[in-house]
Amino acid sequence: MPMEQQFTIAVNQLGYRSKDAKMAMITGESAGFRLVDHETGKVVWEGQTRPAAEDAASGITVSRGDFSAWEQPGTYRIEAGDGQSSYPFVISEAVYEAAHQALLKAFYYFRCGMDLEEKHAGPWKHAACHLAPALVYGEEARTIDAWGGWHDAGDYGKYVVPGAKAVADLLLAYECYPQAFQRAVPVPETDGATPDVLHECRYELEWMLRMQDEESGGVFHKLTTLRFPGPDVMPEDDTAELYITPISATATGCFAAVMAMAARVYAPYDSAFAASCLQAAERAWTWLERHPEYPGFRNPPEIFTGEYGDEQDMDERYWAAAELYRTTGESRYHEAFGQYARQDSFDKYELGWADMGGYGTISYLMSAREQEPELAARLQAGLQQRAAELADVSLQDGFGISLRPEQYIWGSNMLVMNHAMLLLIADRLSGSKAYERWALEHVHYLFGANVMGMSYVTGLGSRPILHPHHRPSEGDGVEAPVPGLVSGGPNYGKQDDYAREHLADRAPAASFADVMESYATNEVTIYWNSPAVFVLSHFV
Ligand code: G3I
Ligand code: 9MR
Ligand code: ZN
Repeated sequence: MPMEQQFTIAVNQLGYRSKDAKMAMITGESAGFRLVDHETGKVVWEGQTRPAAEDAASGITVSRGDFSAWEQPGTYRIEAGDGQSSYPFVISEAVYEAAHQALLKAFYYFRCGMDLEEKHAGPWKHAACHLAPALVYGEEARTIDAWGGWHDAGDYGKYVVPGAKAVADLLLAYECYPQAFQRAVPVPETDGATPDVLHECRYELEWMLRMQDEESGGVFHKLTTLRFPGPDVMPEDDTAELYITPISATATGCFAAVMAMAARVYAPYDSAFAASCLQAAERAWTWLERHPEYPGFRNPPEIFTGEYGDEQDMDERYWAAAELYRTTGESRYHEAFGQYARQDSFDKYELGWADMGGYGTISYLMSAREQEPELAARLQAGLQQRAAELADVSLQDGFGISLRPEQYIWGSNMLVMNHAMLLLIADRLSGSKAYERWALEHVHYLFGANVMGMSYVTGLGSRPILHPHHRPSEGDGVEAPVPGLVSGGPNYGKQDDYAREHLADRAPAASFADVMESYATNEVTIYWNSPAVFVLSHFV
């Protein structure tokens, strides 16, 4: 059993909606379990656990207790054996609203280039940062004033590719679940007319527009200092020279895609902004056409910040073609999409920062434009098959999620939420509810039903992570970390010194430490938050 494990019965610490399936994950062999009213201490319901099973990913034996039958609102805990207990949790009609809001609010805290005022940021306020124009790496004296946007993560780099994934998830969430965004998460731009999630995304989109090369339409890969600043440096104190690195095909491809999406989503609210997004997308597409083959991005020799290297740019081009077709209806984009779709050298169902093909597939299948019937049928079948595979793995898994042991890699919580997103989208596109239940198991995992017994989101749940690798949380003098941040999660790769030293013999899903030093397990990023916003949008 992992040493840091602080529970013996894991539950979603946020709780369960009355009518949903509810499962307690009990460590070890266990016969019966009890549902206890947390206020009165009375046992309100008893059940038998399912036969205990060895869980390959977490390295423990898990007995599961199904208490779905109990629907009555209240605050409860689960008990088993003698002395085993879960954290208290609620059963209620509405459970995930505050978490949904906090996960979205996190993007405001990631903002670069403006004062985060107390009015919006509370104790996590700080002064404006990174306002100096950036030098274009490798050129004599050219600078670009690309202020704004979101910091990527616990570091202050700004990278186009992961930024595009984050915006895509949020815009998709808004397109699929507009009603989930009716409650305001006030941001400085709140005007009562435009949904706040669109204000938030626009802050990033406008930064991305500044990252497009005026001359060629290509998009610069990233904007960072040469090295990461110290682990507790506040953003406004990170004053080293900023550099913009060369254009990449991956950045240009996903830029074209996300700008085409924005052109569609913002059109009803601000047609001038929408038009400028479309024009930027078209210019990026022209660059892609002029550079059918382009070497993958590598950090220049003096730059040691995040690389987001990726040799395969066909998935980004495929996604760009899909969004441009969906937004404009022009047949040239449809043809290009079809051509990429016939290549089998890239994955068409992934939603990661490296493999973005899933966004292209989803866009094509959700589009109201005319489709090539055979192609649409093939993509739909592929998507449904992927969802079926994920549900299958979830069914076998001790904690009910779809990660195989070898998938607990750096940022495994992104895979957890990406898989849940794919399950929900598969349901949506087939008009069924076959996978919703499995998607919800992934939410339960994120908020505590995991072998660590921790909520992987700051500020949410009874035992949330407290020490994320996040420079502002370390440097701001406030005891609590910035709230609403999704940690990367277990990573069996042991890719930092802390993990190598302390987690060496841990099972994959237990390869996690809630310490600032472990950036390979406990950093936070915009693109680990964004799929979680999508998924919770379904359940609010
Ligand atoms: O794809 C392979 C997979 O095939 C293989 O089985 C597995 C085994 O380790 O590795 C997979 O690759 C991993 C890759 O992420 C997958 O996305 C690499 O090992 C792993 O090193 C790589 O980690 C990335 C990390 O940067 C290091 O480059 C993370 O995805 C990425 O999220 C992270 O991003 C950093 C930025 O560079 C800087 N800002 C913070 C951010 C989060 O830590
Ligand atoms: O703090 C950095 C974190 O934000 C990055 O995601 C991570 C991976 O590139 O690197 C961290 O910086 C570490 C560096 O790579 C190696 N020396 C220790 C740094 C942590 O303070
Ligand atoms: Zn900044």
